[in-house]
Amino acid sequence: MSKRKNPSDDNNLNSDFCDFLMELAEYEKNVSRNVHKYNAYRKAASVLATHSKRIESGDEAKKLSGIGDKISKKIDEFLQTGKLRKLENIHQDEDAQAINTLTRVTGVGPVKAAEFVRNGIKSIEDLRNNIDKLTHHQTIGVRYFEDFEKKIPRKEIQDIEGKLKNLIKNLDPEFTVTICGSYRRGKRESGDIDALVTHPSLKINEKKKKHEAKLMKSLVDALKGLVTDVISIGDTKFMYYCAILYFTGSDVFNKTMRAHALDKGFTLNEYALRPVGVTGVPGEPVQISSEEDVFDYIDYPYKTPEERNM
Ligand code: DTP
Repeated sequence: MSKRKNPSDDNNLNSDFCDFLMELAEYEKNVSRNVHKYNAYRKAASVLATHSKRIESGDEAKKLSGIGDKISKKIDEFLQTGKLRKLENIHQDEDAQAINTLTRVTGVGPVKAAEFVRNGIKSIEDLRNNIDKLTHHQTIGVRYFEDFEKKIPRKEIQDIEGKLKNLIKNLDPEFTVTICGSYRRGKRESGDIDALVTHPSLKINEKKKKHEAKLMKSLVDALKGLVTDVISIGDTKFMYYCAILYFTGSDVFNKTMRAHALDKGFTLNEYALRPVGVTGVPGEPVQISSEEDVFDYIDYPYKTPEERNM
């Protein structure tokens, strides 16, 4: 999953507001480690990004869902002065800037970044000079730092999708490959490529760890030539439709849908949709045979992947 999030697109009439909200979101996630504020800023940015009109005042913005008093005041301040005091202060804070920079490296989370900064490691160059202090994952992160920051054009993903499908079908025609994430939502470029690979012999609740590990290994072997480094090999097993729904996103869409599921008495994650009993304990997973099923169960209007860009 890619690290940099950007809801701005060509049709966004409120992109300047979105930019400062996203910067505030990053600050809350990386420096303050306040996930609620992070989510609130991202939600507001996402709502503004898809609003079909240029917002002209904080009061006008406040009518949109997800925009409260504080964000509406920031919009007014930005409209009146062209900047935000809060962001100006953050820009002056060298440690905050350093933490933000380090968290751009895959494998470096906010806690680790703060620890690096405390120990005087404050830039990508500092990380490169301290390779012995990095995990395997972080080493790959700094090695390809500039590459990972680039967006991948849709055409390039289509080429890789073709190659991936060929390689995998040759290994075993029963594998299915679906590229999810922003690509499935129809975006022209993506931060990364989220490939969901499934095989019918990996069934729900089957205790076939060894079989799974072997299949996974053969898959990674088959990808030699396409793959330059392996960060880690997990053994997560999940139900296909909940997984494809989750990995298609967007993350804001997922969060809204999950909150709706909870309202309707279900818990939804990348593995399953489960009813929540009166005791609050989730029950057995609901049988799902399409993405639409998930929407149906929780009484949520169906959205095509392209309509999930919020
Ligand atoms: P990008 O173009 O930046 O890669 P993306 O494909 O939507 O955009 P990711 O690759 O980071 O985003 O993640 C793939 C999907 O996984 C995402 O669309 C939704 C899901 N996801 C990731 N993080 C979260 C989260 N924190 N909450 C809910 N869903 C998430």
